[in-house]
Amino acid sequence: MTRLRVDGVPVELPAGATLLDAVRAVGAELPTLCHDDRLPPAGFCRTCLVDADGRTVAACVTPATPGMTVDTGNEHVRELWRDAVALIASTLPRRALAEASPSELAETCRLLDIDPDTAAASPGHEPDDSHPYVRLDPDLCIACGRCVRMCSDVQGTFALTLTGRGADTVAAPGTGGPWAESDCVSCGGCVDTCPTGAITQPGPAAGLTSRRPEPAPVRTTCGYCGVGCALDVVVREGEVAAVLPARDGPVNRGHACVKGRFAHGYLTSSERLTEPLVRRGGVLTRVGWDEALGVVASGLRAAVGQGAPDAVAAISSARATNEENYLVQKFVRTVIGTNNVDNCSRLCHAPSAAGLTASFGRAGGTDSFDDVEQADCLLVVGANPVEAHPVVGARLLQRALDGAVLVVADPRGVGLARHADVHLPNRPGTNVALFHGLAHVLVDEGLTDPGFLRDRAAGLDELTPLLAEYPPARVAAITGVPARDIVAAARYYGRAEHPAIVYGLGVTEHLHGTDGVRALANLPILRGAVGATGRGFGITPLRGQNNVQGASDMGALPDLLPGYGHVTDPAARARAEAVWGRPVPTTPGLRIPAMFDAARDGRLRALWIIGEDVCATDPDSTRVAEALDACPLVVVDELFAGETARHADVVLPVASWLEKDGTFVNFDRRFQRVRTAVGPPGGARTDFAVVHAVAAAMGADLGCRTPAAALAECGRLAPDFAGISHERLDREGALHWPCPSPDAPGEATLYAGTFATSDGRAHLAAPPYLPPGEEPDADYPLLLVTGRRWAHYNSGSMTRRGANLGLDPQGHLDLHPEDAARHGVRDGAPVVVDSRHGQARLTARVGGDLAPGQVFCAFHFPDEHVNSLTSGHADTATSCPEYKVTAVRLRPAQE
Ligand SMILES: Nc1nc2c(c(=O)[nH]1)N[C@H]1C(S)=C(S)[C@@H](COP(=O)(O)OP(=O)(O)OC[C@H]3O[C@@H](n4cnc5c(=O)[nH]c(N)nc54)[C@H](O)[C@@H]3O)O[C@H]1N2
Ligand SMILES: Nc1nc2c(c(=O)[nH]1)N[C@H]1C(S)=C(S)[C@@H](COP(=O)(O)OP(=O)(O)OC[C@H]3O[C@@H](n4cnc5c(=O)[nH]c(N)nc54)[C@H](O)[C@@H]3O)O[C@H]1N2
Ligand code: SF4
Ligand code: SF4
Ligand code: FES
Ligand SMILES: [Mo]
Repeated sequence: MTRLRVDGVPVELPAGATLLDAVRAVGAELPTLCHDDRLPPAGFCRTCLVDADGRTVAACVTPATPGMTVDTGNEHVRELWRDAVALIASTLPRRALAEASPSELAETCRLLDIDPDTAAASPGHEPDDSHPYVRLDPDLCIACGRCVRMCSDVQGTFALTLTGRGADTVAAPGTGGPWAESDCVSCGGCVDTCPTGAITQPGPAAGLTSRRPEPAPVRTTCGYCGVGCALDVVVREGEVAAVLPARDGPVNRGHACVKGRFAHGYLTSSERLTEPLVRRGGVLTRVGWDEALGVVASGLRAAVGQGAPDAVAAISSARATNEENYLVQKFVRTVIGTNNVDNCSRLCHAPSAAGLTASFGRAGGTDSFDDVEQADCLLVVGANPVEAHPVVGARLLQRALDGAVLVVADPRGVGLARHADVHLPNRPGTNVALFHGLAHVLVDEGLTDPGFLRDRAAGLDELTPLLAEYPPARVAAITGVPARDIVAAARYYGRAEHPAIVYGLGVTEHLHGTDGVRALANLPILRGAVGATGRGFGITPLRGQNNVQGASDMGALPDLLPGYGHVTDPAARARAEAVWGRPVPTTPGLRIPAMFDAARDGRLRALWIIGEDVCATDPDSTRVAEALDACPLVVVDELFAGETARHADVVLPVASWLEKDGTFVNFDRRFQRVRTAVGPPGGARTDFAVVHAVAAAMGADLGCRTPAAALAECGRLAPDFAGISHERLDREGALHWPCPSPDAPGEATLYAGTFATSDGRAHLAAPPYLPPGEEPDADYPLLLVTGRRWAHYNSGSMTRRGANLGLDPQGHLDLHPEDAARHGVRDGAPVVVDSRHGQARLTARVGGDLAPGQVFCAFHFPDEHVNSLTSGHADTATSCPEYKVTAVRLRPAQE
């Protein structure tokens, strides 16, 4: 602790604090034009001057030392501020200090009584209006460097630079041309830090930053990906004016990405559904809510009457809140009387839930991201966080730039792989062999932790002989990764003091996805780098959707109740029955793919799909559409009439994340609040209200009238969430589960002392490597990998309706130059891709850092039919589709 005095007031500060921290600790303010708390101090602008023991110093870069006396109040210091700030302002045109300007500079000048006419320079540069979300007005630039440093030191994109000389130095895209053609990924970091208005968001948000948003914003949690960024929504005249990154956001710490920050144009799209639709004479027709609810209720009753409760199923939404998911599964189990409820975790991280539960006892990641970020070796496997979890990707990149070793296992050389110390581009579908190869080296070179293996693990005796079959040379032959790189990666992981693993769908979306998770989980067990040993940070899946962790936590799963009690476990059922006052069905229900099978063969007679565009995003989509067409009642809760709605009998218009109240659980098990910023359009209702209304139409009362009451009820039957409530989250911000009581802090790092398995040990697994479901052959010679792009989100229903579409207007097929030449395909030309299951039309992009024989595309444009290509192969343990491996062929389209 450092003790010093500021303006006569004693302060105590932690080691490493600066004089700026000291000044702020007493509540005083300084001009700090080149400083942002999110950045390391730079000391460029010389406006933050204070008297320290009689010397004039820049507070932001001067360490606080014991016994110092700091003075900010005297007229001499104020005069220095005025001079420094006025000198900076004098280089700008008059409008920089316009009366209404909300900029930090204009506000500072007002506070210091600097005459607005001080800014009198004549304009000299053209503004850059090329980008939808970022406008550059170089005449207002003071060359403080904050934007450049946000882009490099926080975002890691390095898109900006300072150009020009002397007083004419201004910020500009590093590529020299217009902003829209630069490397910018629209995170908004530069917009949020710019103190003068030189970089702003065009439109009603102009000049708004997270420093002091006006009017007071609504704090919520992002409804796109699972990172769980805390966002501040500024609402003006009933509409969202801006979405700003919350500086005190526990995960994002004042950062965000193009989706959470900017992609809210969908809210006011003219295509938003505002009234219920019911199919009449083959046509979806607008009706009132009472009529639509009547059709749903009578259809559900008929399905139960003709086929018993198991003829009904629901797909709940990982986009929706915990409370909505809780209510959906409660409705399905207690009003219909079946366990046929599932969510898109099935398509995504079901293998993680199954694999991590088998290895360690619980379905989530083992550690908090805050811990992962302390690691000295990052093993990033089958994940592209730079595009799919940008705020996590940015933090991982900064960690690597700060010196942590980075090992990336991904067939493609994109994203973090570009910065890796070792990149392992294994052939898609060969993970199990690769992970056993790494484990082989750990064992072979004595890089395991014998004490941990003896005291806290099980399964070594079965694993050891299996690993003997995976020497680097053999693994190299299977995976295509050079043996020396396998050895190098294993040594890095094996020798690090705090190795961490984060992984994504490149591990799970395979025929043997659960085996992949288990083989990967062997590594931290062998190293003793899991279980709060202080020697590492375990293994964390980068769960995808904003609330896919929560949808599963809430029991929107066919075999698990809220809090992961199994439906076949009498004790778990009894806990739920005591709260619900209704029997819980005893047999596990249908998983999503089995729901479609049952519909096709006539066993499923009603399917309620809440926020999942199954005809666009589930695999082998032609067969999915057949299933929906065969099902007598298909009800869809949606924001937009997408592919699935076209096959629906009833479409119910619902609210999105900015329009409702509740909670989400992010990828590292944090509950955070979601709050209503604006009302839903027209007659749209929340999924929460819709589930209540359907239950009421069937003569049932689900109780828990408010989202807060629903979460409280869930806590009564799920001990892991018993300590979490809206009221507590409103006070504390975020809480990790497990959190068993209102005074428990929430467990960020799991398994101190014991694992949650039946014997308290971490379980090594010994699955053999088995080949993927499809392999390229003479007819279909290319291996298609599907995944994500930064500007769009899944079905694209929200990101295609707004300016993100301009950033990435169509789907591309990335391919190697050799394959382009072999198949007669030119860069930018339309191509037809065929698989054994269907056909897609995309635009060729030669590049993308793939091996010859492999091609890559995303699935964000349903019109292009990418998911008609993907097969029905699915993880043998959990039915997660094999989206990452499809054999395809390619030809140029007729132009
Ligand atoms: N911008 C954007 N962000 C998103 C989404 C989005 O649609 N757009 N969707 C969200 C959702 S739902 C999810 S689940 C997450 C997904 O996030 P990620 O898991 O990061 O996403 P993907 O791009 O599907 O796949 C990750 C990587 O796996 C690699 N891969 C494929 N096969 C293999 C293999 O056999 N072995 C290895 N080691 N790697 C392989 C691919 O090359 C790809 O780079 O993203 C979320 N965030
Ligand atoms: N080829 C290929 N296909 C894939 C994948 C892949 O890697 N490759 N990944 C798979 C993965 S991991 C996932 S998670 C799925 C995602 O697939 P989906 O879940 O289908 O995709 P989303 O676009 O996220 O959302 C589905 C729908 O929910 C609606 N929606 C948004 N918010 C709400 C809400 O609050 N309530 C309701 N009722 N609706 C809402 C949106 O308009 C959208 O139409 O895609 C899978 N499909
Ligand atoms: S928006 Fe983000 S990526 Fe783009 S220039 Fe600004 S800081 Fe860099
Ligand atoms: S990183 Fe994920 S949670 Fe954060 S703003 Fe982007 S989409 Fe939202
Ligand atoms: S804020 Fe301290 S020198 Fe600029
Ligand atoms: Mo996902």
